[in-house]
Amino acid sequence: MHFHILTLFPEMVMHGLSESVIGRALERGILSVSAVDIRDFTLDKHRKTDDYPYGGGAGMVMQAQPVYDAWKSVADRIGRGKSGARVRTVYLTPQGRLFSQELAKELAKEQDLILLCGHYEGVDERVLEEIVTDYVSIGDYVLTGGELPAMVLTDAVGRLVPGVLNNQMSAETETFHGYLLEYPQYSRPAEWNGRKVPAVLLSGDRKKVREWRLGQSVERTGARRPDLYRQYQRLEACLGVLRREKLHHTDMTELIARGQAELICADGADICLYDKNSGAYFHTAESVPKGLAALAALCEHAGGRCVQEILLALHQDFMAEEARRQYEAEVLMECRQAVYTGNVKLPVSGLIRSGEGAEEGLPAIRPLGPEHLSCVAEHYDSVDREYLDDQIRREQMWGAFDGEELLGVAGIHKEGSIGMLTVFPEHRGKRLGKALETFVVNGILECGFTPYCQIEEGNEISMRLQKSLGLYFSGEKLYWMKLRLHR
Ligand code: 6GU
Repeated sequence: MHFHILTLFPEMVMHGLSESVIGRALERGILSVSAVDIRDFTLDKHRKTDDYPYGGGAGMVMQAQPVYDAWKSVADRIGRGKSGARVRTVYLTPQGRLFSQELAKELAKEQDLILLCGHYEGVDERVLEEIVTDYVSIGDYVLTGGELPAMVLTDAVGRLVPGVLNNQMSAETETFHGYLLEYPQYSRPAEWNGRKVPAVLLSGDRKKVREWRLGQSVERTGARRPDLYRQYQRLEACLGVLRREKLHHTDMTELIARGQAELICADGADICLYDKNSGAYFHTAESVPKGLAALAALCEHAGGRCVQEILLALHQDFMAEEARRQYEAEVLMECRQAVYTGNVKLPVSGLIRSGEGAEEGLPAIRPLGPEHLSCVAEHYDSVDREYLDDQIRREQMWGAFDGEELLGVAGIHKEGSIGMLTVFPEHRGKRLGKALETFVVNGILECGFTPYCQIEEGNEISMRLQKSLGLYFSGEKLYWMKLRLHR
């Protein structure tokens, strides 16, 4: 990913980002940062970039021309207009939208990002209208310029780019539920200044350690961030309700466990969640009136996000029927959830090549790269190319290989279910599907989550595969629906 930072203080930015994790990613070529000196683009003989504000008032205003020309030099170079879309251009300003982990995740998908650092009392409004796609602030306080905010944003976005951190999972799941603060950490010595490390951490009992850490996270969040704590408690209450029908609600409980869930509404056993990752809504209903109230609430939420088409997973037949009747919603897929309820990994011997040597004929399984996109896209008609590209770049797709030849693929959908399992026609009947799913199931278990998938009604081959791997099917159906907002 490439960051282009338009600034009057290029050295400040380059120095600030050349160390530690981001510095290493720059050296390894995973990220690049170029600071573009706006002053190089002034046409003024004194290299002046600011002037007095029209209408009077204190301070100086950065002029439009040098800012625009600096921006244009970058935009032309990275080939704006090739795709027709505007290059994402962020203006760092206290008047912007508050920067968040969510926005960091969204920006991390871009190939190029232009960051404009303001100074003095502001930048001429006309150039902002011309080039800026996002106005972003890093908090409710005033700094002297946009350089520190640009560095903050570059750090937060950069660390989410695959390969920048050693362990990609830790980039996305370091806060439990997405609403709890981290637990306290200790290192050697076991006693310092008369203070001992909590005994449980020295016990070697992993389960006890996990429980203790969770307890600490909960306590700490309650004490330091009551706002987050309330959200956490509400989601915990939902988990309690959803677990009464565990298999049927695994999609929803996993959204919460993986920290992707935003609670839209909860009223007894009627719960609606929004998945911050996929943008889809998940709803389980107790009765028609409550269910309809939840549908209205989610439509309002979607309206606020300015989307016209809503993707929705409904968990009851009667709600699928109501959504069809009252909202003209269309059923995309009728399926059943299959869940791996154990916590021991599936055996891989005889299925997957694990090292060198004596495993003749077994596939090696590894993450797909951008070079596989075209080949993979050819084999799907139900998933679009952009989605596949996204999932490959997030390292959520794997391939079974014989040397360099790709034989089949599997992945994890944005909301968390295992899917997109395909073995290419000429390689079927060699247990590659089983090998691929086994690999993905084990990877999800390693992250401490529950593997599950959604099998379309009538797909007997997949049903048999799930049963042979030991997954359990929910007795009730789930309906993926598309609903259009036109009010
Ligand atoms: Cl983005 N810029 C400035 N100048 N001050 C800020 C800020 C940005 N975010 C918080 N304070």
